[in-house]
Amino acid sequence: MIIKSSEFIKSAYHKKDYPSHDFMEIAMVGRSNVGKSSFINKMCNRKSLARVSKEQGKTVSINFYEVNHQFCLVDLPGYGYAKVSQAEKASWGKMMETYLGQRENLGAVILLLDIRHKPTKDDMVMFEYILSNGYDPFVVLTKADKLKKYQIEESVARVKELLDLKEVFVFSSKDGTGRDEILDKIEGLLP
Ligand SMILES: Nc1nc2c(ncn2[C@@H]2O[C@H](COP(=O)(O)OP(=O)(O)OP(=O)(O)O)[C@@H](O)[C@H]2O)c(=O)[nH]1
Ligand SMILES: [Mg+2]
Repeated sequence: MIIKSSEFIKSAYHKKDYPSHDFMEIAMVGRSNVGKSSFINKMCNRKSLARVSKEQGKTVSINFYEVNHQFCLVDLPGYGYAKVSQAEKASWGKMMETYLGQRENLGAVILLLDIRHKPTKDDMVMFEYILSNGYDPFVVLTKADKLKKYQIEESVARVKELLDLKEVFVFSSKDGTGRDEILDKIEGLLP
């Protein structure tokens, strides 16, 4: 699949603010700082379509990006960020639950994991939560540019075993590793 166009549609905190369209949505979930926004930028070949930051907790709302006038990539705020209050955690939980649990347009979920680290308890909980909502998440290991080839292979094997998966994608938003493969995967999911 070739990405010909991509545009930001809107940000939303509440269900009433989700865009009304018929596009299938594909959502990015993962820890804060794992590279969800960077993933969207690289997939769309855009430098700053989605906002990226070294600081955790950059994305705080649900952001919708229309791609090729055909489908929508959805950037979600990350979890596992220590410096947030209980109240913020609760509102994050509610926002995620409403989107992942109630959004009719949601057709697929991508779970992003940092290739350098063992999946955390939060990652496992999120994986199970996505499954329990009836989605079969596909896993993308980000920041592959930071590891050597043999380390990448070790990480892939570890994640496959831990999450009982046949397939995981290796990705780098820095050098584009995995982009074409993931685009093919996405294309196969579209109606
Ligand atoms: N080397 C390298 N750095 C990356 C990669 N992906 C993201 N980063 C860096 O990681 C940091 C976080 O990236 P973001 O895309 O903002 O992460 P996020 O998951 O959207 O974070 P939140 O919005 O806080 O949930 C930034 O400094 C990025 O430049 C990658 O593939 N390779
Ligand atoms: Mg982000």
